[in-house]
Amino acid sequence: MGPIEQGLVERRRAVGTLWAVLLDPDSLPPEELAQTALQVEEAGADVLLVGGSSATPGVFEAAMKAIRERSSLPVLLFPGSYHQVVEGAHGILFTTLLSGRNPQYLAEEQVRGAERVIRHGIEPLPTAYLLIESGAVTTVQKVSGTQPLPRDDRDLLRRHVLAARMMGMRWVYLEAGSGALSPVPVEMVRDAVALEGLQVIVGGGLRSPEVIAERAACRPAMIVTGNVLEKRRDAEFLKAFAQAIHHP
Ligand code: 1GP
Repeated sequence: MGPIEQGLVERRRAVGTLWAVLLDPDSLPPEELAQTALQVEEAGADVLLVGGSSATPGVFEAAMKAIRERSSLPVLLFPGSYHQVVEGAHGILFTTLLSGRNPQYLAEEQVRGAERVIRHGIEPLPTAYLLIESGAVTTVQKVSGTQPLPRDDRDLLRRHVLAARMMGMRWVYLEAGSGALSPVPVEMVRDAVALEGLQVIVGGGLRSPEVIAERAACRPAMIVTGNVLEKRRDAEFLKAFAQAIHHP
């Protein structure tokens, strides 16, 4: 485990659950992303994720530069493809889309991106990425061409988490998809945390402090919010998110 991951694990011990804010370089210009990074840092966010679906050259580089200039939070890449592995990130959620059966996202993107990770001095955090059905077809489903795990099949989720652990992953991301109608069920968060041995990340469709607090009460390692803060990020709203995650 490298120093960035170690730092996150220690911070997690201190705050219970980390609040990660996903910044999407496809949604906002670099200056606005940097401003958002500052605002969420002031409100109590613990880590920034940078990710999206675009592969336009230069977009991720500019976003990363602006964010790093303004924020002192750890910044992890959460890439949709190997093109998004850019210089400047502290770490990367080095994911494999384990819920899917598409070789491109199980292994091909990883093979293409691995040398870039080393070249840019980015610390990889081995992460199993599990899509969970969320009421409608999500972008990540469309882009990856994979089916999510059914939201009522807790046993299947359990088997995926166990396999991830045995494959040597240290993190598992339970993902409903950005803008999901229904977030990951509370029972699934509880089951994944109870299996132990993996740091559990939960994200997708978390738009209110109440919905977040229910999941934070299961004490996953990290809760990710994205979309909602592109529309609203006044200090009071942001503080309510920090409170829901750190003190559910
Ligand atoms: C997507 O889980 C993240 O990968 C964030 O989702 O944009 O719905 O918060 P939202």
